[in-house]
Amino acid sequence: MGLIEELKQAILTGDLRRAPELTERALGDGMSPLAIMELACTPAMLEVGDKFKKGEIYVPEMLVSAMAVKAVLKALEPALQSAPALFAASIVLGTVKGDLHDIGKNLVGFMLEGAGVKVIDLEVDVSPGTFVDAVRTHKPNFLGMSALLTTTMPYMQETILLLKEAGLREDVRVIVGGAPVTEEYARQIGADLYAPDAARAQEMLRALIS
Ligand code: B1M
Repeated sequence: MGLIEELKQAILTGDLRRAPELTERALGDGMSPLAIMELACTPAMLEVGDKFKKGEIYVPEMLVSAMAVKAVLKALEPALQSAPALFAASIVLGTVKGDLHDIGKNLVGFMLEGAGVKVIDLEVDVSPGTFVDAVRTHKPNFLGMSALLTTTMPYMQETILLLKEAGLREDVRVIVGGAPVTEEYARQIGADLYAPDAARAQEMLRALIS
């Protein structure tokens, strides 16, 4: 079995010891953090989601796989942050209210930090009011919202409306993402940017700032 396939299996089985170990080996072999995410983590988590949908696994199994991906991200962190800082900007980032999924959001945060963006991470279950307060306090260039549930996506729009009410909408560019979010949805709710993945998010912000 190849290294990437082994890593995928470690994630699928929630092996918290093997997952970071294999990640470090892959990095040592010259593989980029993004390739590791795209070839091992994302397919593994898609498979986990599929099995969950079919009733083949339950929340505890989904959770250990998520913990294994977090261990991979932790092992990738030094490599992601050693990328040259290309510009200075800041983003307030979080997963919306009612939503506890944070792997994608963390990945976006790491990728942006690696590109020299200061990330103010509000973590998960962030209410529209908390996002708006953070924009008022930190005056970031960007506000980034992540949602993984169709039931929590509407909080992105609520946050944008609240930003308008607070007179802060023109001060910040809003970027949204997460598995159920689409470009069209982003446009409908009045977001400025939509990124399908962390690499695109990094690319878009870099292009805008430079
Ligand atoms: Co949940 N879950 N989950 N889950 N979970 C999904 C999302 C689901 C699709 C699974 C399924 O049914 N197939 C489904 C949602 C269905 C729907 O809404 N239509 C689901 C469900 C139902 C639930 C619960 C309700 C289950 C229950 O309790 N009965 C529950 C809800 C809890 C809550 O949030 N309130 C729940 C719980 C959990 C766990 C806690 C067990 C765990 C999360 C642990 C954690 O994150 N710390 C979990 C997991 C792991 C998943 C799946 C399997 C994987 C998500 C993931 O981490 N993907 C997921 C299935 C799936 O997505 N296929 C599923 C890997 C990650 C790298 O990708 O987050 O998409 P992603 O991020 C991508 C892009 O989307 C993008 O960049 C990243 C890649 O580069 N991106 C952005 C993300 N945010 C961005 C922001 C940006 C830009 C790009 O700009 C700011």
